[in-house]
Amino acid sequence: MAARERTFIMIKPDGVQRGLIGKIISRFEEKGFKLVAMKFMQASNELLEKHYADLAGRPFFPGLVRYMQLGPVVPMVWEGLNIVKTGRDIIGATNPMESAPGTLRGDLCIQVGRNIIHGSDSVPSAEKEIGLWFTDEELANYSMAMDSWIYEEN
Ligand code: IDP
Ligand code: MG
Repeated sequence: MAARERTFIMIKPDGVQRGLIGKIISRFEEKGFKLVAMKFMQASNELLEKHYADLAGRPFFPGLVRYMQLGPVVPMVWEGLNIVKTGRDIIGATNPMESAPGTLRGDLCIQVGRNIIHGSDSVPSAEKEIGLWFTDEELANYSMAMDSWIYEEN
C-alpha cells in the first residue's frame, strides 16, 4: 500500500483555547488519515525558533514566537497517501482572509496572526518538523483495521 507519507500538523494555542481540538482532529480522522503521534505541551522558545527558522528574518517573527507560546499546543504526526499536500489543502491558505470556505482556516478563523493550525509545506519540511517535535519512540507503529476500506488493494 502506497500510504506511507507523513506530515506534521499542530493545533496552535488559539485553536486549543477556542475548543477546536476535537473538530480539527476529526477532519483528519474522517478523511481516512492515520494518527501516528500526538502530544499536548507548552512549546519552548528554542523549539519554536527552530521550527520557524526559515521565517527568522521576517518582521512578524517575534510576534509569531510569542503567539505560539500563549498557551499549550497539540503537535501531531499524521500518515496517508499524498498527505502533505492534502493536509495543506484541508488547512487552507496562510491568511484566513484568503482561505477558501470549507478549509479549516477558511471556516474557523479570521486573522493570519491567529490562524489556529500549522501543517508542513513539503515532504522534506515534514521530515524536519517531525524530528524536531517527536523522538522515533514516540511515533506509533500500527496498522489501521479499516485501511482496506480506504485504500485500493495493490
Ligand atoms: P503557513 O503556516 O501557512 O505555512 P508560513 O508562511 O509558513 O505559513 O508562516 C508561518 C506562520 O506565521 C503562519 O501560519 C502565521 O501564523 C504566521 N504569519 C505568516 N505571515 C504573517 C504575517 O504577515 N503576519 C503575522 N503572522 C504571520
Ligand atoms: Mg509554513
